[in-house]
Amino acid sequence: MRLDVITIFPEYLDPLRHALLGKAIERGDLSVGVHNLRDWATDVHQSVDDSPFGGGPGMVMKPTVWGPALDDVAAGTGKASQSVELESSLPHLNKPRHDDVKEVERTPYEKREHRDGEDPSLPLLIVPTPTGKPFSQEDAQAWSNEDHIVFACGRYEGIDQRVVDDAARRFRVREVSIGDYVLIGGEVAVLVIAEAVVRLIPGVLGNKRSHEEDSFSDGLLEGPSYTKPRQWRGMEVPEVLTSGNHGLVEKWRREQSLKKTLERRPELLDGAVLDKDDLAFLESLGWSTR
Ligand code: 6GU
Repeated sequence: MRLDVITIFPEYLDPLRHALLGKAIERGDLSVGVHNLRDWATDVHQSVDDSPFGGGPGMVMKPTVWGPALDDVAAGTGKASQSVELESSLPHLNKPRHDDVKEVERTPYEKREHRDGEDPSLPLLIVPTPTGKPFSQEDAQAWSNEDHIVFACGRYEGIDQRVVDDAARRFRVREVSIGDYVLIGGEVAVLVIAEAVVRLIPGVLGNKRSHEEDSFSDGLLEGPSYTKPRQWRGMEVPEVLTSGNHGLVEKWRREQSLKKTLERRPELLDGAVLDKDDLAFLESLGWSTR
């Protein structure tokens, strides 16, 4: 997978070189280009923003800078071919870790996002904005199959809307939000989205089966987990987990997952696939379907 990020704070994207993503870069599963938007500025001050038409506070990012930047990054031409290629921070490819998955079964998520009227061969352009559609695990799964994702980081009060409208000719454009709060710019959102997507590329973090137990993958939150020692600061690991009875362990985990979801995110239960044992358990906790 190829990621390109356009930003006025290239150093903000440095975390993409570390840990899991750095490892994906080393393995050749991922390459990341970071582009400084100011490279496409045309005036002596390299300005990228201007005051909004219609008045009001803040500044709006200029279409005359963003347009050529997106053109170049889409095509890998001009200034886009001279920008920083992230290198892994950790040369640890030759040192396998104890939790590396052997003989990884490289089964990708089948899903690939398709919208009517869109050319599926176009790269994906993700524009992080608090006014976007909420980013979800389902998006992460679909986007883990992409060949090329470009991220456009806006700052200030946003990017001139015509940039996004025009970009739809060369990209499949998605405006997304990572939650109901306001960040200064899209950079941190890009880190969030890139990490969620890249960990689902087959072979980057275990295999597809190891993701199937993630929170949200079955519409529920994951329950608690435990490791050695069996007793710690006067607290015991739940007995069922050391019983060796896999059936009972599975039942317990399912119930813990249902219980946590009911306590913290009851609205998720409406969209989850629940069998009659699940429903009986939830009802025993006082849950009622409306
Ligand atoms: Cl994706 N971008 C910005 N700038 N702020 C946000 C956001 C994204 N999601 C929530 N707040």
